[in-house]
Amino acid sequence: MAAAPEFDLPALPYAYDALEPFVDTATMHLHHEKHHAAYVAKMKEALARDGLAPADVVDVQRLAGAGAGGALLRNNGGGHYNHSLFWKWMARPGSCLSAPSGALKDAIEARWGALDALKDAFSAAAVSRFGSGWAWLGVRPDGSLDVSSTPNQDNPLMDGSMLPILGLDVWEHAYYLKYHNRRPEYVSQWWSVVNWDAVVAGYEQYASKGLAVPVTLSP
Ligand code: MN3
Repeated sequence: MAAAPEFDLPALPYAYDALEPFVDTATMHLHHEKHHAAYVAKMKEALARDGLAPADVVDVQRLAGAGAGGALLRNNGGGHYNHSLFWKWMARPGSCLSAPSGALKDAIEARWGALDALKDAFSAAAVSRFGSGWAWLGVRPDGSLDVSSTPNQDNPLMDGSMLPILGLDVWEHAYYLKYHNRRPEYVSQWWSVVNWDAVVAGYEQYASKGLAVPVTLSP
């Protein structure tokens, strides 16, 4: 491994207060500087401990999905991948598309009828995830869109079920300072900071290419 920058903690693509009032500044500091940084450190610990040399962070997910590195790699390699994308999937309100466009818009309407119906399905997955985990919008191997959720720091790359193009962290550390136990309110407010430019770019990278397409951390 692992001189590649993507194995390190990435800088946020915006200021810590950019997502106010929907995601608060104190949460962003703790989430990025403490939680994400810890996933990075422990991922590296797992790779070194077991002599693993993944080509990239996506390869880490494949290794973890196959059981390599045990729980230490699954939890922390997953945590690093998930958060690296999570920061990119959000943006300062008003700085990007406020709704999907182009081929993604068409695909959402073909699958769910309307954007609001997708939001309802995704939000239901986020709210009903028991304990800690993530909700996902992704591209299935056959090119179709779907919504799912995973526990802990798992993600849909680990079992090859989907290429994620949008994910929401529903761990309490992502919302408890501001929203306390009101996860549904956090999920509802979070739609205001979704970076649809990034989601569209991810879809256009993956659509109709299935899991054979090389997956990178960008866009
Ligand atoms: Mn988190």
